[in-house]
Amino acid sequence: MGEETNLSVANGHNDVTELEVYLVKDGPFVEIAWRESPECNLQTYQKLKEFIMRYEPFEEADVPVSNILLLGQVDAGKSSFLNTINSIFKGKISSRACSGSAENSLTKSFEKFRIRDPTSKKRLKFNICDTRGIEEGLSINDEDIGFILDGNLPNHYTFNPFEKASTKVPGFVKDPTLKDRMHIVVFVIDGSTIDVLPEIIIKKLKYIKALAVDRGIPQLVFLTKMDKVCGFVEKDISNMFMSEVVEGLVNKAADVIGIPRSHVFPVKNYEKETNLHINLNILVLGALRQALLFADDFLENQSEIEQENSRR
Ligand SMILES: Nc1nc2c(ncn2[C@@H]2O[C@H](COP(=O)(O)OP(=O)(O)OP(=O)(O)O)[C@@H](O)[C@H]2O)c(=O)[nH]1
Ligand SMILES: [Mg+2]
Repeated sequence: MGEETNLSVANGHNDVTELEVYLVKDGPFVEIAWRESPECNLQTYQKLKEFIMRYEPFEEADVPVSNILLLGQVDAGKSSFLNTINSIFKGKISSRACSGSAENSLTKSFEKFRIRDPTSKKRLKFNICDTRGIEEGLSINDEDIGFILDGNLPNHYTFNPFEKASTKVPGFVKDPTLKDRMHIVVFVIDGSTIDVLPEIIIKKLKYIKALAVDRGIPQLVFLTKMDKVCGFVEKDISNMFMSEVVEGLVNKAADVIGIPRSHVFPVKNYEKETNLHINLNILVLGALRQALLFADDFLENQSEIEQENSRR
C-alpha cells in the first residue's frame, strides 16, 4: 500500500459500501532488478567519476591514451553521448560535438575528443572517437571503418560516402602502431527504434562486428533514448533496471549484434535538460567505465602478443 491508507484511497471518508484492494503484479516493472546496479547516490557518482579521472591505459601497452570508437546508425546518439560525458566533467551542459537531426548524418568527419578535468586542468587518458552515421544511402563506407580500426585515418578526416579512403588521403597513417588503433568498439543503438531497424543496417552492424572480432577488439552496445521507451524511466532514470521494457530491448540489442547481454548498457543522453542529474551521470559513467576496462583487456592482449613476437 505504500503511503496509501483506507482513507486516502476513499478520498478521505469511510462512506463506501465495499473496498477491494488489488496488487498489480504485471506491468512495466519487475519485482527484482534484472541487473545488479550501483546504488543511485552521490557516493556512487563520485566513485565512478574518480575511477575515470584516475584511469591510465594498461601500463605495459605503453600507449598515452586508450581509443574508444563510437559507431552506429545516423541519429542514434553518438555525438550526444560524447557531449554527455563532456558535460559531466565540465559540470554543466556542453556541446562540443554537433548533435541533432538531419536528413543525413550530422557528423561528417572522424573526430577524436579528449575530455578535460577542469579542476586539475588535465586531459583524461582516453579518446572518444565520433564518426559519421551508418545509413542506407550516404553511409560511412565499410572500408573506411577498417582503416579507422587499424589507426590509418587521421583525426578530422572527412568521410566521403561516394569514395572510400585510400593511402592518398592527406595525413594517412601508413604504419600505425598500437596507440593509433582502436581499443574498443561501442555500437551506439537507438533503443526506441531498434524494433524497426532496417535489415540493411543490421547487416552493416554485423559486418563491422566481424571486422572488430577479426582484430580481437572488444565490443559494447550503448542503448540510447531509454527515456523514450518507458514512461517510468523517463520520470525517474533510476528505474532503468526495474523496467521490463528496457530489459526486453537490451535482450534484443544483444541478439542483433550477437554479444552477451551484460555487454549492453541502456543509457540516456543529455538532450532536453539544462542541468545535470546524478542518476543519469551514474548510468553513463558506468557504461564508459566498462568501455575503459575492455580497452585495457585489449591492450593487455596486444602487449602480450608483442612480447611473444619480440622473444622469437
Ligand atoms: N530523448 C532522447 N534523445 C536523444 C538521446 N540521445 C540523443 N538524442 C537526440 O537524438 C538526436 C540525434 O543525436 P546525435 O547525437 O546527433 O546522433 P548521432 O548518432 O551523432 O547522429 P549522426 O551524427 O547524424 O550520425 C538529437 O536530437 C539528440 O538530442 C537520448 O538518450 N534521449
Ligand atoms: Mg553525430
